[in-house]
Parts: sequence; structure tokens; C-alpha cells
Amino acid sequence: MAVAYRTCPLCEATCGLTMEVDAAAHTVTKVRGDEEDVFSRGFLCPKGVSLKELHDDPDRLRTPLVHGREATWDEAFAVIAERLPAIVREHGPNAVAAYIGNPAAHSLAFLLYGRVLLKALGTRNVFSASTVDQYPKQAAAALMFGSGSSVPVPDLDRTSYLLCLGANPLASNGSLMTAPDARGRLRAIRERGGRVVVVDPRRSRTAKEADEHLAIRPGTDPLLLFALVHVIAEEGLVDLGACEGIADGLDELLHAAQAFAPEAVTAATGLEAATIRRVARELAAADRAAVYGRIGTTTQAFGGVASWLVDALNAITGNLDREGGAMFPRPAAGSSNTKGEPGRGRGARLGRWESRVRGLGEVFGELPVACLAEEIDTPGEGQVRALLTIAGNPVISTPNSGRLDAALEQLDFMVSIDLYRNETTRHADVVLPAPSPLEKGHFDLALYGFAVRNVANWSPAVLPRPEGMPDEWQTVLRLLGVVTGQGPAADVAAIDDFIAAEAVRREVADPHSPLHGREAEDVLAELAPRVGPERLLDLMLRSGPYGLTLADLEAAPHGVDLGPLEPRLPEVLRTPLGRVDLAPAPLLAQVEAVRALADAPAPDMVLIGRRHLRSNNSWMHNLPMLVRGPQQCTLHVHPEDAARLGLEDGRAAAVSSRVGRVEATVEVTEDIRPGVVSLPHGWGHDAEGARMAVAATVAGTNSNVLADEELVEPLTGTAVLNGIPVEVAPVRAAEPAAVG
Ligand SMILES: Nc1nc2c(c(=O)[nH]1)N[C@H]1C(S)=C(S)[C@@H](COP(=O)(O)OP(=O)(O)OC[C@H]3O[C@@H](n4cnc5c(=O)[nH]c(N)nc54)[C@H](O)[C@@H]3O)O[C@H]1N2
Ligand SMILES: Nc1nc2c(c(=O)[nH]1)N[C@H]1C(S)=C(S)[C@@H](COP(=O)(O)OP(=O)(O)OC[C@H]3O[C@@H](n4cnc5c(=O)[nH]c(N)nc54)[C@H](O)[C@@H]3O)O[C@H]1N2
Ligand code: SF4
Ligand SMILES: [Mo]
Repeated sequence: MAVAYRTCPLCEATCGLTMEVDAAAHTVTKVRGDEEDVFSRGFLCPKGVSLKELHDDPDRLRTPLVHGREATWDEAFAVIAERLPAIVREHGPNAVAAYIGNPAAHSLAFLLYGRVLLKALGTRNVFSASTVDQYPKQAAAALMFGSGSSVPVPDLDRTSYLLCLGANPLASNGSLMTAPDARGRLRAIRERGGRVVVVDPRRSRTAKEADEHLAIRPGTDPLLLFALVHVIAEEGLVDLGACEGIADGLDELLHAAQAFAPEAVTAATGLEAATIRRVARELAAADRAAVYGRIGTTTQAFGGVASWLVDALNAITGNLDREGGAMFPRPAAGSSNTKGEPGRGRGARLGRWESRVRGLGEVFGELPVACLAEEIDTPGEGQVRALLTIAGNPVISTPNSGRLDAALEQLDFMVSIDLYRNETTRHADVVLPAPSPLEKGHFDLALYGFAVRNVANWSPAVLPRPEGMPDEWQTVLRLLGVVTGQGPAADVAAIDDFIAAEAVRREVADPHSPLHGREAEDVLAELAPRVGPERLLDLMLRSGPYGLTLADLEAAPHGVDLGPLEPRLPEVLRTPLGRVDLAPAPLLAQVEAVRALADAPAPDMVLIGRRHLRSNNSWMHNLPMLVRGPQQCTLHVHPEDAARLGLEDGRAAAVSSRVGRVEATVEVTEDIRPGVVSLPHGWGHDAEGARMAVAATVAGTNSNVLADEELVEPLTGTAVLNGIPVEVAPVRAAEPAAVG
């Protein structure tokens, strides 16, 4: 029995796993936490263990599907080559849309070759899970610091005060904060005498472990954050710390906060003015504090403003870029804030084009996924007629799922790269399977840029790919071959060589690269005989801030520890002036609208989401060990609301919004604020034509049937998934059962 070490690719925590490999049976027999992993030190969660079940899952696709029937790779590509280029020829490149899902953020194939494919497609209709997720945070970071990669992360291991809004790391294992064993790290804050304060409409697992829980009304975080700024300004507690002398906009920020006295936001937020004042003082007084906001604060009506104010607060309490505060990681393979001239750059460019139907602005090269359905189902010049999905399940994950589900039926052609035939890929003409996660090499290129410690860990594939199964990057490049007119059987190796040569050429030509001035041939020779993602990763490591090589990482199967986060201002900046912008104009422009929120009448009931430790968005519900036990997809209702609305624990409730209606089982719990109900996303596995037998037995309800695609955050068009106005009523037994 061989042993393999591998980074778990399932969430952002990047845990090191130890696997016992049974090569003869082409599987692993045991998965444990790797105690020697430099970052996770043996920690793992139940999902990590489930990688074995995922690998063995009989429903996981091993062969391409053409119109639902198993086909060879050549047959599948012949169909793609016949249909896709014809649509582009007839209707232009924008007639093809692409949707990139969350696992692509963990996939070297997509991280390294995806942009090339999308560029070759030449379409403006690129969508991703980022506009139902973190783009408000990245856009705010881009406006403040010049790059969407420059998201400050809480220096968890050294802070003594954490103000955590809209995140539940004990369930999610942390996000835009790569920190294996978040629970242990949070406990350690308290053990060293620090304090953790959680702001969440629910008493989440994280809130239960905190010193204090503030049960805010959904969608009102910007009011709370402005009130905190207000108190800090009023009491003369502003301390710019590392931003001193390099920041603009302080006066505008403090001026904007004047209208948000704690007393003025109490009614809307549901938080006492005295509490807000105390938290502001604690934050200013703590020697090392960090404010951290995650998905509860980004997927809300003013998620951009909330994201901005989180870091504005870090800055004005002297905690930005200081040890134990909110810091900028420096990843080994580099990122946009380690490239180019240190301290200066092009800055944020948002809204370079608009969506055809609703005119929503571009963000980081994409359009908001809240407008995908209308781009497909609204006729006219530029209508989307074909769709490529990569590692995504938008039918479950994006707003007004009912409309998108229907729209996909109208497409002329759809191709998906995925592990399953699910609610989305059942619509595809061609599904191309990705190898099992154990059959691919792994390096968390994107996530190390958000890690609470600088680390790098390369995992080679644990198992060889089965005969005939291409690696995922090869499939992406074969598609690129089709898109660039090379037909269904392009020379993938030659395309890869071309891409690598281009990458090297750019690197040696870049005056700020450590490889500047080298002969391209020599660099390529050093990278040989590697090909594919390994060659590109090796190049990125060599040209990255530590000058590592992939061989260095191969020699360190438990990872390379590059140390705690270090101050990076002003070198990290990529703004045109080389300064921090504490009051970006596009966000200042929203202040009046945020003000109005303070006096707006509250809807009777609003819907929010939540995450469960054993779940991972929509796609791991076919694994028996994760879905065993009590039903996860229940509607949390406060006892007062249950009594008022006549809802009973364990009975069905009908939840309706402007766009849809679902039924869900009620779970009455004190752990949610009155006036708020919570339903997790990612469920609703009862679609006809999907091939996920276990998931179908625990189908649950798709909460995004209720999410209104018209409700979007103004800066990035990110969908409002928290704080959706809904009506909730009991479903009486006499009524015929309605379908969600
Ligand atoms: N209401 C509500 N909706 C939400 C959220 C919420 O909090 N509330 N959260 C949002 C967030 S944060 C996210 S990230 C999105 C997720 O949205 P999506 O990314 O669209 O959905 P996932 O459920 O992650 O689906 C991932 C798909 O990738 C496939 N897959 C898994 N691994 C691989 C692989 O290695 N290669 C390939 N090719 N395919 C693979 C899976 O089979 C699955 O089909 O959902 C969003 N939707
Ligand atoms: N187990 C598990 N882990 C995951 C995932 C998963 O599906 N399951 N998904 C992964 C992905 S793709 C992501 S993006 C991350 C997300 O990671 P997190 O951001 O930590 O996500 P959640 O656990 O959903 O925590 C969000 C919290 O926000 C609260 N909330 C809702 N509305 C509001 C509001 O208006 N204001 C405030 N202050 N709070 C609000 C919710 O009650 C919830 O507790 O998790 C990742 N990890
Ligand atoms: S916490 Fe995330 S990375 Fe760690 S084992 Fe669980 S799913 Fe994998
Ligand atoms: Mo996400």
C-alpha cells in the first residue's frame, strides 16, 4: 500500500491529506489529515474524507455524453466542431456564452488555460460564480488598492480582536481567508486573551464560539460599518497606521459617515447604539485588530459598500497592513500585485462594456450572471445561442433558477466540462468529463493569494488517469483548437508549447520580472521536459517573489512554509497614483442610497442562506457519507415567527418571492433572528435527466428559485442572495403538493 500526500481541492482551506493508495484497484482506501502539512497540521473536515467516495462514485462521468448517451472523445469533439464554429460564423462571437463555476478556481487546467480559451472565443458574454459570490469584495479592493487580488486577509494567528461579518468559517472553513482549521485558529485568539465578535442574523456555529454575537438585520451591514466609522471619527480615534501619508479620501470617508450616528441606524440594523459605540471603541483600542467580511456581506444589496467599509475600518484603526491586522499575502506563484512595477499600476477598470438586455456593467472581464437567462431568452441581435459551462451548476447556483433552467432548453447548442450529469449539464448536447480530483495534479494557485500564512504546496496526481481519459487541461486546449479553427483533433501538445513559449517571452521581456533579459530558449530548456500546467506553474514559481521551482515543491510533499504575512504597503499597490483610495468615487456615489436604507420600512420576512459543514455548494450531495443523517436543507424559522405564521417544526412551509415559490421543511430554532428565514443553497436535486442517484433521494429545495435576478449590487451586478423579501405560509395537508 503506497501513501500519497495531497492538498484537498474542495474548499479554500487547502488542507494537507494523507492517502493510502490501492493502485491495483485504482482507488484510495483511507484519507486522513496530514499531520506534517506545514499549514493544516493534520486538520481535515468530512468533505476531505469524502474524496474517496467522490472518486468511486458510479455516477461520476468517465466518458463523454452526447445527447445523454455515452460516446467516445472523438465523437464528442466531432459534434462540437460541427456545431460551435457554425454558430459563431452565423451570429458572431457574442452568440456563445461561457459560465465558469467555483471548482474552476481550484483547477490548474482552468486557472492557467481558461483565459486563453475565453479570449479565443472572443465573447463578451462571460459569466461566472464570482457574481454570486466575492466580486463586490474584489472590486472594492481593486478601487482601493489597484488590484482585485489585493484583498486584505485577517492575520488570524496574531490578531487579538476579530470583527467577523457575514462569514461562518466553522461551517465554510473560511473564504478569502485561506486558513485550515479556522476553528482552532479562532479559539487560539480567545485563548491568548483576544476577542471574537460575530455579526450575523443567525447564531451560526462561529457565532456560538465567539465572545459576542450581534444579530444584525440582513442587508444592513453598511449601516453598521458606517456607524463604526462615525464613532471612531467623532471620538478622535482615527489612526492611519501604515496608510499614513499614502492614502487619499480620508476626509470624504469621514464626511460620508457623519450621517450614520449609531442612533440613526439602530432601527434598521436591530443593534443597540450603545453596543455599536462600544465595538467601535474596542476596535480602535485593540493593539491588533482585524475586520473581516465574507459572503453574507458581499451578496447583499450594498455588498460593494460593505466590502469597502470593512477595509476602510481596518485602515482608520491602524490595522491595515500591520501584524495581527488585515494583511496582504505574497503568494509563491505570484499574482497581479507581485507583477509589474511595485507600488503602481493601471488600477481598477470596471464597466468597460455592458450586457445587451439590461445594460449591467462588465466586471473583471465578465458580466453578472444575474443576466445570463435574459441574454438567452430575449430575442434580438446578439442573443446568446450557445453556452459552454466549465465546473459550474448555474441552474442551482444563480438567481431565478426557474428562468435559467427554461432558458437553457432554448439554446441551439451547449457543451459542459463536468464530473456529473446534473441539473445544468443535463441540458448540454455534449458533456466532457473531467478526471477525478485524485487523477490530477493540484496547486491552489488562486487561494494562496488569500492565505493567512505564505505557503506553497504542490500535489502530483494520486492515481493515473484511466486509459483514454485526457487531463482537464488537454480538454480545454482541444476546445481551444476547435474555437481557433483547427478542427476536432488539433495538436494539443503544439498549442501547449505555443502558450508556454508566449508566457516565457512575456516574462523575459518584463523589466520587473526576475527572469528579465534571459534568453527565452534557455528558460524553456530549464522548464523541459515538463509540459502542461506543470511547466506553466514552474515558470510562475521561478518568476515569483521567492524564486522557487516546482522541483523545490516536489521535494517538500508536506508543503513549503514561507512564513507569516509581512507588511506590503506601499509596494503592494497597483493604483495609478501609487496611493490607497479610502473613498473610491463609485462607492461614495452609493452613500445616499445606503442612507435611505436606514429609514426604509423593513419587509415583514426576508430570506438568507447558510452553509453546512458536510455540504459544498450544489455538487457533493451524491456522496452517501456527506448526506447521511438529519436533512440539511430545512427552512430555519424563529419560534415567534412560527407562532405568528402558523408554521410547525417538521411540517412544510411555502416560501414565495417575486420570482418563485418553493416548499421546504420547517425547522424552528432560536438561532435565527425574528423576521428572517434561512434556506441553504445548492439543493433541489429532483430534476429529470440528471444522473445523481443518491442526491435524488435527499433532493431538498433550490433556494435560488426565490432569488430575484433583478436585485443586484450596484458596483458589480452581484446577485442579492441575502435579504430577499419573501412570504412564508404553512402548507396545509389538503392542498395538493406543489413542486419547488
Ligand atoms: N442562494 C445562494 N446561492 C449561491 C450562494 C449562496 O450563498 N446562496 N453561493 C454562491 C457561491 S459562493 C458559489 S461559489 C456558487 C457556486 O456555483 P457553481 O460553481 O455554479 O456551482 P457548484 O455547486 O460549485 O458546482 C460545481 C460544478 O462543478 C463540477 N465539478 C466539480 N469538480 C470539478 C472539476 O474538477 N472539473 C470540472 N470540470 N467540474 C467539476 C460539479 O460536478 C458541479 O457541476 O453558488 C452561489 N450560489
Ligand atoms: N461546508 C461548506 N464549505 C464551503 C462551501 C459550502 O457550500 N459548504 N462553499 C464554499 C464557498 S464557494 C464559499 S464562497 C465560502 C463562503 O464562506 P462563508 O462566507 O463563511 O459562508 P457561509 O458559511 O455561508 O457564511 C455566511 C454567513 O453570513 C450570514 N449572513 C446572511 N446574510 C447576512 C447579512 O445580511 N449580514 C451578515 N452580517 N451576515 C449575513 C449567514 O447567516 C451565514 O452564517 O464557503 C466555502 N466553503
Ligand atoms: S476543510 Fe476544505 S480543504 Fe480541508 S478537508 Fe475540508 S473540504 Fe478539504
Ligand atoms: Mo463561492
